[in-house]
Amino acid sequence: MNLFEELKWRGLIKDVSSPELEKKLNDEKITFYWGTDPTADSLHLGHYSSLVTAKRLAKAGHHPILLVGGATGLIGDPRPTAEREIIAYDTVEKNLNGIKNQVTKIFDGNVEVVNNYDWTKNYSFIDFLRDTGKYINVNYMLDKDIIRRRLETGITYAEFSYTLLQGNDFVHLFENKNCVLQAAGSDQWGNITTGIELIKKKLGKEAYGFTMPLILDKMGNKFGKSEGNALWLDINKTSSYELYQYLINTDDEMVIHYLKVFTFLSKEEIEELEKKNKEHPELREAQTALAHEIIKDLHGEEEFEKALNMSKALFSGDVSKLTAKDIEMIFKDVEKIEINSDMNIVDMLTEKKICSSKREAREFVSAGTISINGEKVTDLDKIISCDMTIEGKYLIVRRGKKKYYMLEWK
Ligand code: 485
Repeated sequence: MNLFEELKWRGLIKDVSSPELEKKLNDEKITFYWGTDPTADSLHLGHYSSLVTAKRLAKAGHHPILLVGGATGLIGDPRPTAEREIIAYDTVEKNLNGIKNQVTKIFDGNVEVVNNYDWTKNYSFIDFLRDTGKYINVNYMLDKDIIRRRLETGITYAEFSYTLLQGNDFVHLFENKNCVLQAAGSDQWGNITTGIELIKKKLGKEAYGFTMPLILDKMGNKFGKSEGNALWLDINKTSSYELYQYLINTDDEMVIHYLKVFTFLSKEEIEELEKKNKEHPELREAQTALAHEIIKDLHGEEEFEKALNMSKALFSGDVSKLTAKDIEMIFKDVEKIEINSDMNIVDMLTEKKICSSKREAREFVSAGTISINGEKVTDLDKIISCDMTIEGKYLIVRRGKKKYYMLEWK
C-alpha cells in the first residue's frame, strides 16, 4: 500500500481539494501543516486523530508544521451552534505554551511549531482588508457550511472574519515555508478552501488540502468524551488509568475503526485483532491493543502497565498493593465517605450506608462478600481502625464483585 491508499484504508480521507494530491503524497516530499487554537492548555483525545495522521505523513517523509493559533485563538473559530466566549490574551499565551510542549514531546521534537500571532500581530487593518479581504467575496463566505448555519442565530463580524485569518496563514506558510498542504478534521474544510482560494487568487499558485472524517462513537457522539468531559492528552489532567478505562470499554463495532485511526499497527496486525475479536469478543484483545498503543505512544509503556495493574487490582479486589495516589486516581469520581473513629464492621457498614440495615450487614459479612483493602472480613466483631488504612488515609470497601466504596480517615 502506498501512503494515500493507506490513508484511505484507515478511513482518514473525507474531502480532497484535488485528485493531484494523491500523487503529491505518494511521489514527492512536501511540507504540510495543521493548526489548532489554544482554547485550553492541553489537547484532548479528539485532537489526537489529527496528530496521529500528521505523524503518519511525517513518517512517510513529509515535513510537518504545527500551527498554534496565538492570533486565531483570540478571535475564535465559529462553531455551528453559538458564538464563543472571548479568551484573555494571557490565557491564550499560557495555553499555547502548554500545547506547544505537548506536541513537541509527542513528535519527539521532529515537528516545526509556528504561531500565527507572529505574522498577524502587525498586520494593519487597512492592509488586511486590501491584501486579503479584497480577494474574497462575501457571497463565497456565506456559502460556507458553518457560516450558513450561523446566519439564523447570528454571528459577529469577528467570527465571520475568522476564515480569512486562517486563509492568510496558509498564504503565509505557502510563501515562507513552501507549505503546500493543509490537513484537518472535516469541520475545517471551509477554512482550508479559503486558504487555497487566496493562494490561487493572490499568488496564482495551487495549494492542496484534505480533511479527515469526524471520529464518532457508536451513539454518534464525538469520540474522546467521557460523561461529557474531554479526555486530555496531559497526564496531569487525565490519568493513564482513566484513558485505559475509556478505551477498554470501546464497543466491538468501533474498535477496529479506532485501531486504524489511532495506532500505527499494520493492516495485518489489525486484521488479526479483528479476527480475534470476532471469535472471542469477551477477551477484548482489540480493545486492549487500542489502549496499549495509545497510552504507550502518549505516555510510555510503563504508564500502560500501571493502568493495567490498577484495573486488575480492582477486578480481582486485591487493592492492597495500590498506593494512596493510585487510589485517589481510580476513585476520583467516587464520593469519599468520611470515617474518624474506630468502629465495629457491622455498625460501619450500616452507618456509612454500604448496607441498608444491620441485618443486611451481618448477612453480607457472614457470607464473605465484604472485603476491606482486598481482605475478606467475615468476623462480625471486627473493629475497623485507622491502622488498617492505606497510608493512614484510605479504606476501600468492596461489596460483592463490583461495588466499591472509598472511606477516608479524617
Ligand atoms: O491556520 C490555522 C489557524 C487555526 C487553526 C487551523 C489553521 C485552528 C482551527 N481553526 C480549529 O479550530 N481547529 C480545532 C481546534 O483547534 O480545536 C480542531 C478541529 C479538528 C482538527 C483539530 O483542530 O476542529 O477538525 O483539525 C486538529
